[in-house]
Amino acid sequence: MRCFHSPLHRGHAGTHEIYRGELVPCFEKPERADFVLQAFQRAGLGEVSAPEDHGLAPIERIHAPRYLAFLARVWDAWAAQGGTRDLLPAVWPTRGFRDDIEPDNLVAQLGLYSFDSGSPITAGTWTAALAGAHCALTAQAAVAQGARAAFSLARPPGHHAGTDFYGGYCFLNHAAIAAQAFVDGGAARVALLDVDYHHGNGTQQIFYQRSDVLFQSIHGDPRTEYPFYLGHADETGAGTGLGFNANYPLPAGSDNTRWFEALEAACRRIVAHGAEALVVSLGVDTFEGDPISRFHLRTPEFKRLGARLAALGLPTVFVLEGGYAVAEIGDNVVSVLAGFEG
Ligand code: SP5
Ligand code: ZN
Repeated sequence: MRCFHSPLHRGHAGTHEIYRGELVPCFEKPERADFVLQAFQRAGLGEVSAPEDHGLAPIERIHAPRYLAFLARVWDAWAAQGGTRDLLPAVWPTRGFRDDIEPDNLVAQLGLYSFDSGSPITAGTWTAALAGAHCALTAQAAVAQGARAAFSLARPPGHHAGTDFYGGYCFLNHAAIAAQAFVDGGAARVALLDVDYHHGNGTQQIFYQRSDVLFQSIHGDPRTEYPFYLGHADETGAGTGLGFNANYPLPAGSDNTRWFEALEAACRRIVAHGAEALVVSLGVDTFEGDPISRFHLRTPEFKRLGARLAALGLPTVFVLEGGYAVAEIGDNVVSVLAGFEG
Protein backbone atom coordinates (compact mmCIF):
# COMPACT_ATOMS: atom_id res chain seq x y z
CA MET A 1 0.00 0.00 0.00
CA ARG A 2 1.28 3.46 -0.85
CA CYS A 3 1.89 5.95 1.91
CA PHE A 4 1.78 9.75 1.62
CA HIS A 5 3.82 11.79 4.00
CA SER A 6 5.36 15.26 4.30
CA PRO A 7 8.10 16.36 6.70
CA LEU A 8 6.21 19.65 7.10
CA HIS A 9 4.34 18.04 10.01
CA ARG A 10 7.41 18.87 12.09
CA GLY A 11 6.56 22.58 12.04
CA HIS A 12 3.60 21.84 14.30
CA ALA A 13 5.35 21.37 17.60
CA GLY A 14 3.49 22.54 20.66
CA THR A 15 5.31 22.57 23.94
CA HIS A 16 2.47 22.45 26.46
CA GLU A 17 -1.21 21.80 26.94
CA ILE A 18 -3.33 22.49 29.99
CA TYR A 19 -4.34 19.41 31.93
CA ARG A 20 -5.87 19.50 35.39
CA GLY A 21 -4.82 23.10 35.89
CA GLU A 22 -1.23 22.39 34.96
CA LEU A 23 0.86 22.92 31.88
CA VAL A 24 1.97 19.46 30.81
CA PRO A 25 4.10 18.50 27.76
CA CYS A 26 2.05 17.90 24.61
CA PHE A 27 1.03 14.30 23.98
CA GLU A 28 0.71 15.03 20.25
CA LYS A 29 4.33 15.48 19.17
CA PRO A 30 6.43 15.16 15.97
CA GLU A 31 8.05 11.90 17.11
CA ARG A 32 4.70 10.18 16.60
CA ALA A 33 4.95 10.51 12.83
CA ASP A 34 8.65 9.57 12.84
CA PHE A 35 7.88 6.28 14.57
CA VAL A 36 5.03 5.47 12.19
CA LEU A 37 7.20 6.24 9.17
CA GLN A 38 10.06 4.09 10.46
CA ALA A 39 7.73 1.18 11.17
CA PHE A 40 6.04 1.47 7.76
CA GLN A 41 9.40 1.43 5.99
CA ARG A 42 10.83 -1.34 8.17
CA ALA A 43 7.79 -3.50 7.41
CA GLY A 44 8.29 -2.91 3.68
CA LEU A 45 4.60 -2.17 3.27
CA GLY A 46 5.05 0.04 0.21
CA GLU A 47 6.39 3.22 -1.31
CA VAL A 48 6.37 6.46 0.68
CA SER A 49 5.72 9.57 -1.44
CA ALA A 50 5.30 13.30 -0.94
CA PRO A 51 1.74 14.59 -1.32
CA GLU A 52 0.59 16.51 -4.39
CA ASP A 53 -0.72 20.03 -3.92
CA HIS A 54 -4.48 19.84 -4.46
CA GLY A 55 -5.04 23.52 -3.70
CA LEU A 56 -7.57 24.95 -1.26
CA ALA A 57 -10.77 24.07 -3.17
CA PRO A 58 -11.23 20.52 -1.78
CA ILE A 59 -10.51 21.82 1.73
CA GLU A 60 -13.08 24.61 1.31
CA ARG A 61 -15.65 21.89 0.57
CA ILE A 62 -15.43 21.02 4.29
CA HIS A 63 -14.19 24.07 6.18
CA ALA A 64 -15.68 27.58 6.39
CA PRO A 65 -13.75 30.35 4.59
CA ARG A 66 -13.43 32.55 7.70
CA TYR A 67 -12.05 29.62 9.70
CA LEU A 68 -9.45 28.79 7.05
CA ALA A 69 -8.49 32.47 6.79
CA PHE A 70 -8.06 32.58 10.58
CA LEU A 71 -5.82 29.49 10.62
CA ALA A 72 -3.72 30.81 7.75
CA ARG A 73 -3.03 34.20 9.36
CA VAL A 74 -3.15 33.65 13.12
CA TRP A 75 0.53 32.88 13.75
CA ASP A 76 1.80 35.83 11.72
CA ALA A 77 -0.68 38.12 13.46
CA TRP A 78 0.57 36.83 16.83
CA ALA A 79 4.21 37.30 15.82
CA ALA A 80 3.43 40.83 14.59
CA GLN A 81 2.31 41.77 18.10
CA GLY A 82 5.46 40.26 19.58
CA GLY A 83 4.04 36.86 20.49
CA THR A 84 6.52 33.98 20.56
CA ARG A 85 4.91 31.35 22.81
CA ASP A 86 2.37 28.76 21.68
CA LEU A 87 -1.11 30.17 21.19
CA LEU A 88 -3.72 28.78 23.57
CA PRO A 89 -7.28 30.09 23.99
CA ALA A 90 -8.41 31.32 27.38
CA VAL A 91 -11.99 32.43 26.70
CA TRP A 92 -14.88 30.87 24.76
CA PRO A 93 -18.33 31.96 23.65
CA THR A 94 -20.94 29.61 25.07
CA ARG A 95 -24.75 29.62 24.94
CA GLY A 96 -26.14 33.09 24.31
CA PHE A 97 -22.92 34.66 23.03
CA ARG A 98 -22.53 35.96 19.48
CA ASP A 99 -20.57 33.78 17.08
CA ASP A 100 -21.39 35.75 13.93
CA ILE A 101 -19.00 38.61 14.70
CA GLU A 102 -15.32 37.74 14.68
CA PRO A 103 -13.61 39.77 17.42
CA ASP A 104 -10.46 41.74 16.61
CA ASN A 105 -8.67 40.41 19.69
CA LEU A 106 -6.50 37.42 18.77
CA VAL A 107 -7.13 35.35 21.91
CA ALA A 108 -10.85 35.99 21.50
CA GLN A 109 -10.57 34.70 17.93
CA LEU A 110 -8.88 31.55 19.26
CA GLY A 111 -11.85 30.97 21.56
CA LEU A 112 -14.37 31.54 18.76
CA TYR A 113 -12.76 28.82 16.64
CA SER A 114 -11.84 26.23 19.31
CA PHE A 115 -13.35 24.04 21.98
CA ASP A 116 -10.44 23.19 24.25
CA SER A 117 -7.19 24.52 25.68
CA GLY A 118 -5.20 21.43 24.75
CA SER A 119 -4.43 22.26 21.13
CA PRO A 120 -1.65 24.83 20.84
CA ILE A 121 -1.10 26.72 17.59
CA THR A 122 2.58 27.15 16.76
CA ALA A 123 4.58 28.69 13.92
CA GLY A 124 4.11 25.73 11.59
CA THR A 125 0.62 24.57 12.53
CA TRP A 126 -1.15 25.80 9.39
CA THR A 127 1.56 24.48 7.07
CA ALA A 128 1.54 21.11 8.81
CA ALA A 129 -2.25 20.77 8.79
CA LEU A 130 -2.39 21.82 5.14
CA ALA A 131 0.26 19.23 4.21
CA GLY A 132 -1.82 16.65 6.07
CA ALA A 133 -4.90 17.56 4.04
CA HIS A 134 -2.86 17.12 0.86
CA CYS A 135 -1.60 13.73 2.08
CA ALA A 136 -5.21 12.63 2.59
CA LEU A 137 -6.25 14.05 -0.79
CA THR A 138 -3.34 12.39 -2.57
CA ALA A 139 -4.16 9.07 -0.89
CA GLN A 140 -7.80 9.51 -1.93
CA ALA A 141 -6.74 10.26 -5.52
CA ALA A 142 -4.57 7.13 -5.64
CA VAL A 143 -7.50 5.02 -4.49
CA ALA A 144 -9.94 6.77 -6.84
CA GLN A 145 -7.54 5.91 -9.64
CA GLY A 146 -7.64 2.23 -8.79
CA ALA A 147 -5.34 1.50 -5.85
CA ARG A 148 -6.93 -0.93 -3.39
CA ALA A 149 -5.86 1.21 -0.44
CA ALA A 150 -3.58 4.08 0.57
CA PHE A 151 -2.33 5.54 3.82
CA SER A 152 -2.12 9.22 4.79
CA LEU A 153 0.65 9.50 7.38
CA ALA A 154 0.35 13.01 8.74
CA ARG A 155 -0.06 15.05 11.88
CA PRO A 156 -1.61 16.96 13.54
CA PRO A 157 -4.62 14.63 13.44
CA GLY A 158 -8.03 15.75 12.15
CA HIS A 159 -11.17 14.05 13.41
CA HIS A 160 -12.02 16.52 16.20
CA ALA A 161 -11.97 19.48 13.77
CA GLY A 162 -15.36 20.59 12.44
CA THR A 163 -16.46 22.97 9.72
CA ASP A 164 -15.23 26.01 11.67
CA PHE A 165 -13.54 24.85 14.85
CA TYR A 166 -10.41 23.12 16.09
CA GLY A 167 -9.66 21.12 19.24
CA GLY A 168 -8.42 17.73 20.40
CA TYR A 169 -5.08 18.43 18.65
CA CYS A 170 -6.95 18.71 15.29
CA PHE A 171 -7.21 21.66 12.89
CA LEU A 172 -8.25 20.37 9.45
CA ASN A 173 -10.40 17.26 9.17
CA HIS A 174 -8.33 15.21 6.75
CA ALA A 175 -10.63 12.18 6.78
CA ALA A 176 -13.69 14.33 6.04
CA ILE A 177 -11.80 16.08 3.23
CA ALA A 178 -10.94 12.68 1.71
CA ALA A 179 -14.53 11.41 2.05
CA GLN A 180 -15.81 14.58 0.36
CA ALA A 181 -13.31 14.07 -2.45
CA PHE A 182 -14.84 10.63 -3.11
CA VAL A 183 -18.29 12.25 -3.31
CA ASP A 184 -17.03 15.01 -5.58
CA GLY A 185 -15.41 12.33 -7.74
CA GLY A 186 -18.81 10.75 -8.31
CA ALA A 187 -19.32 8.31 -5.41
CA ALA A 188 -22.97 8.29 -4.32
CA ARG A 189 -22.28 6.56 -0.99
CA VAL A 190 -19.17 6.71 1.15
CA ALA A 191 -18.51 5.20 4.58
CA LEU A 192 -16.30 6.90 7.14
CA LEU A 193 -15.32 4.73 10.10
CA ASP A 194 -13.57 6.26 13.10
CA VAL A 195 -11.73 3.77 15.32
CA ASP A 196 -9.77 6.34 17.36
CA TYR A 197 -10.35 6.05 21.13
CA HIS A 198 -12.04 9.46 21.13
CA HIS A 199 -15.35 10.26 19.46
CA GLY A 200 -14.87 11.93 16.08
CA ASN A 201 -17.01 14.91 16.99
CA GLY A 202 -15.73 17.07 14.15
CA THR A 203 -16.46 14.49 11.47
CA GLN A 204 -19.89 13.86 12.97
CA GLN A 205 -20.69 17.58 12.91
CA ILE A 206 -19.56 17.87 9.28
CA PHE A 207 -21.74 15.06 7.95
CA TYR A 208 -24.61 15.03 10.49
CA GLN A 209 -27.24 16.25 8.06
CA ARG A 210 -26.07 14.20 5.09
CA SER A 211 -27.05 10.76 3.84
CA ASP A 212 -24.25 10.29 1.29
CA VAL A 213 -21.49 9.90 3.88
CA LEU A 214 -22.26 7.36 6.60
CA PHE A 215 -20.27 8.32 9.71
CA GLN A 216 -19.61 5.77 12.45
CA SER A 217 -17.40 6.04 15.53
CA ILE A 218 -16.33 3.47 18.13
CA HIS A 219 -15.01 5.26 21.20
CA GLY A 220 -14.78 5.72 24.95
CA ASP A 221 -18.13 6.78 26.45
CA PRO A 222 -18.27 10.60 26.38
CA ARG A 223 -19.82 10.63 29.84
CA THR A 224 -16.29 10.06 31.14
CA GLU A 225 -14.01 10.39 28.09
CA TYR A 226 -12.88 13.31 25.93
CA PRO A 227 -14.50 15.12 24.03
CA PHE A 228 -17.34 14.69 26.60
CA TYR A 229 -20.12 16.62 24.90
CA LEU A 230 -20.83 14.45 21.86
CA GLY A 231 -20.67 10.81 20.83
CA HIS A 232 -23.73 9.26 22.49
CA ALA A 233 -25.64 6.38 20.93
CA ASP A 234 -28.80 8.43 20.38
CA GLU A 235 -27.04 10.75 17.91
CA THR A 236 -28.26 9.19 14.68
CA GLY A 237 -28.22 12.12 12.26
CA ALA A 238 -30.67 14.89 11.41
CA GLY A 239 -32.81 15.89 8.45
CA THR A 240 -31.69 14.09 5.31
CA GLY A 241 -28.90 12.61 7.41
CA LEU A 242 -31.23 10.85 9.86
CA GLY A 243 -30.05 7.25 10.12
CA PHE A 244 -26.61 7.97 8.66
CA ASN A 245 -24.69 8.59 11.87
CA ALA A 246 -23.91 5.77 14.30
CA ASN A 247 -22.01 5.98 17.57
CA TYR A 248 -20.72 3.03 19.57
CA PRO A 249 -19.73 4.52 22.95
CA LEU A 250 -18.08 1.89 25.14
CA PRO A 251 -17.25 2.27 28.83
CA ALA A 252 -13.62 3.15 29.52
CA GLY A 253 -11.85 -0.12 30.26
CA SER A 254 -14.08 -2.18 27.94
CA ASP A 255 -12.58 -5.50 26.88
CA ASN A 256 -11.65 -6.45 23.32
CA THR A 257 -14.65 -8.73 22.86
CA ARG A 258 -16.91 -5.76 23.33
CA TRP A 259 -14.81 -3.59 21.03
CA PHE A 260 -14.99 -6.15 18.20
CA GLU A 261 -18.76 -6.52 18.66
CA ALA A 262 -19.02 -2.81 17.96
CA LEU A 263 -16.71 -3.15 14.95
CA GLU A 264 -18.88 -5.97 13.60
CA ALA A 265 -22.02 -3.85 13.93
CA ALA A 266 -20.28 -0.96 12.18
CA CYS A 267 -19.12 -3.22 9.33
CA ARG A 268 -22.65 -4.52 8.82
CA ARG A 269 -23.87 -0.95 8.52
CA ILE A 270 -21.19 -0.16 5.94
CA VAL A 271 -22.40 -3.06 3.82
CA ALA A 272 -26.06 -2.06 4.27
CA HIS A 273 -25.17 1.51 3.23
CA GLY A 274 -23.88 0.18 -0.09
CA ALA A 275 -20.69 2.18 0.33
CA GLU A 276 -18.48 2.52 -2.74
CA ALA A 277 -15.47 3.68 -0.76
CA LEU A 278 -14.24 3.61 2.83
CA VAL A 279 -12.28 6.21 4.76
CA VAL A 280 -10.83 5.06 8.08
CA SER A 281 -9.95 7.54 10.82
CA LEU A 282 -7.13 5.41 12.15
CA GLY A 283 -6.32 6.28 15.73
CA VAL A 284 -4.39 3.68 17.69
CA ASP A 285 -4.97 5.26 21.10
CA THR A 286 -7.16 2.18 21.67
CA PHE A 287 -3.82 0.50 22.51
CA GLU A 288 -3.53 -1.09 25.94
CA GLY A 289 -0.52 1.07 26.77
CA ASP A 290 -1.85 4.42 25.60
CA PRO A 291 -1.17 7.11 28.22
CA ILE A 292 -4.48 8.98 27.87
CA SER A 293 -6.94 6.23 26.90
CA ARG A 294 -8.49 3.12 28.43
CA PHE A 295 -9.10 0.34 25.93
CA HIS A 296 -6.98 -2.82 25.58
CA LEU A 297 -6.11 -3.46 21.93
CA ARG A 298 -2.70 -4.98 21.19
CA THR A 299 -0.89 -6.28 18.09
CA PRO A 300 -3.20 -9.26 17.41
CA GLU A 301 -6.27 -7.03 17.72
CA PHE A 302 -4.80 -4.36 15.44
CA LYS A 303 -4.12 -7.08 12.84
CA ARG A 304 -7.64 -8.39 13.24
CA LEU A 305 -9.04 -4.88 12.75
CA GLY A 306 -7.12 -4.52 9.50
CA ALA A 307 -8.24 -7.93 8.25
CA ARG A 308 -11.88 -7.19 9.08
CA LEU A 309 -11.75 -3.91 7.16
CA ALA A 310 -10.14 -5.65 4.18
CA ALA A 311 -12.99 -8.16 4.15
CA LEU A 312 -15.37 -5.30 3.31
CA GLY A 313 -13.71 -5.36 -0.11
CA LEU A 314 -13.88 -1.56 -0.52
CA PRO A 315 -11.38 0.94 -1.90
CA THR A 316 -9.96 2.25 1.37
CA VAL A 317 -8.12 5.35 2.55
CA PHE A 318 -6.47 5.17 5.97
CA VAL A 319 -5.92 8.51 7.69
CA LEU A 320 -3.75 8.68 10.80
CA GLU A 321 -5.45 10.16 13.88
CA GLY A 322 -4.46 9.65 17.55
CA GLY A 323 -2.15 7.29 19.42
CA TYR A 324 0.15 8.58 22.15
CA ALA A 325 2.22 5.58 23.23
CA VAL A 326 4.97 6.94 21.02
CA ALA A 327 7.34 3.96 21.13
CA GLU A 328 4.56 1.59 20.06
CA ILE A 329 2.52 3.78 17.71
CA GLY A 330 4.42 2.63 14.62
CA ASP A 331 3.99 -1.08 15.28
CA ASN A 332 0.33 -0.58 16.11
CA VAL A 333 -0.43 1.33 12.90
CA VAL A 334 1.60 -1.10 10.81
CA SER A 335 -0.27 -4.02 12.40
CA VAL A 336 -3.57 -2.61 11.12
CA LEU A 337 -2.19 -1.99 7.63
CA ALA A 338 -0.45 -5.38 7.47
CA GLY A 339 -3.63 -7.07 8.67
CA PHE A 340 -5.46 -5.29 5.85
CA GLU A 341 -2.93 -6.40 3.23
CA GLY A 342 -3.28 -9.99 4.50
C1 SP5 B 1 -6.85 12.97 17.97
C2 SP5 B 1 -6.94 12.66 19.42
O1 SP5 B 1 -6.74 11.52 19.81
N1 SP5 B 1 -7.20 13.67 20.25
C3 SP5 B 1 -7.32 13.46 21.65
C4 SP5 B 1 -7.39 14.74 22.40
C5 SP5 B 1 -7.41 14.49 23.88
N2 SP5 B 1 -7.14 15.68 24.57
C6 SP5 B 1 -7.43 15.62 25.98
C7 SP5 B 1 -6.36 14.91 26.74
C8 SP5 B 1 -6.78 14.69 28.16
C9 SP5 B 1 -5.74 13.89 28.87
N3 SP5 B 1 -6.34 13.01 29.79
C10 SP5 B 1 -5.37 12.20 30.49
C11 SP5 B 1 -6.04 11.22 31.38
C12 SP5 B 1 -5.07 10.13 31.81
N4 SP5 B 1 -4.04 10.62 32.67
ZN1 ZN C 1 -7.91 9.93 20.10
